[in-house]
Amino acid sequence: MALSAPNTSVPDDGRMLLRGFKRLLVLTGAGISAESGVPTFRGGGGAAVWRGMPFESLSSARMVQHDLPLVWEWFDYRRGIVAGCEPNAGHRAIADAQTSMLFDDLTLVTQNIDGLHLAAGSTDLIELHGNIHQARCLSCNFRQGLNEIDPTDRPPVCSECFDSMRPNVVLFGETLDDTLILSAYEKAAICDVCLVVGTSAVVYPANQIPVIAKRNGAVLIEVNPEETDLTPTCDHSIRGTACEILPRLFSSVTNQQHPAP
Ligand code: BJW
Ligand code: ZN
Repeated sequence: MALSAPNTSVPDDGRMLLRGFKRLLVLTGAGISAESGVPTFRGGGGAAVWRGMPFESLSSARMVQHDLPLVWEWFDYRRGIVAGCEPNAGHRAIADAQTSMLFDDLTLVTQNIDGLHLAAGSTDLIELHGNIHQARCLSCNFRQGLNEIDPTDRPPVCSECFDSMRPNVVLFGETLDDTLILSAYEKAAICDVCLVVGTSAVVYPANQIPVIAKRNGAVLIEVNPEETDLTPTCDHSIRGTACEILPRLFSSVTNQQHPAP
């Protein structure tokens, strides 16, 4: 594990960085699920492409209007990948920290739609960009789990108003649920440490969460194998993967709260 940080007084492996804090906000992105087998969107010098189309075009409000069946094919394909994936040590380290109440407040905000934080047992979770396992009505917003919908029923028909349904995810050019983003901003404003894991931090408005935290005095820690747009703002940038780093970061807090006899 390598640590590059503007503050040279920190320990050189990042192990003790979470000790002593009370209110933690964790923001995750696609990178936390990479070691579970879910592809990221960007990184490694390229961006996700499917059938020759860039994901920015497939995952867009415009595509829902112009070709809803194609949007369903794209998300059914992605759901097929996610179905074969399990939460990893990074997801579990966060969930364990929540259930063992290591902090007075541990809010988890994710940009991911894969449901792996829930599968790991996370409780206090804000899914900013929706959930790939749900459909939502284009007209009345009725939501339904895709496990209750015939997979050949594409686009699914809303059982409340009979209009078509779409995947319950937030696409480019769409606004996020006000309640969710405001709640994330509020938690960012009061946290004393903000841990940002596996996100390139280029997508607005989620990328404002660490900015708000830092502006309000929180210590900002990033876990990512690569440098990101957020790196210059971070107090500590830990170069490593979620599975390598998160269990170690949280275990130091466990040791602090429950010292070995
Ligand atoms: C590891 C690892 C390991 C690898 N361990 N780490 C110009 C300027 C500013 C803003 C805009 C602009 N033009 C348009 C906008 C707005 C737009 C936006 O931000 N665009 C930018 C790309 C420029 N935003 C929106 O449209 C949002 N809505 C909005 O702004 O409403 C107001 C508005 C309305 C109308 C017009 C304009 C504004 C909505 C954004 C919704 C994003 N939705 C998506 C798709 C969801 C559905 C789907 O899955 O298809 O969400 S986009 C995609 O990016 C997805 C992700 O949640 C999101 C963030 O990606 P993330 O998580 O950061 O992943 P990556 O792949 O980018 O990064 C992975 C990282 O992991 C890398 O850093 C790796 O190094 C690292 N990693 N392995 C740890 N093992
Ligand atoms: Zn409806």
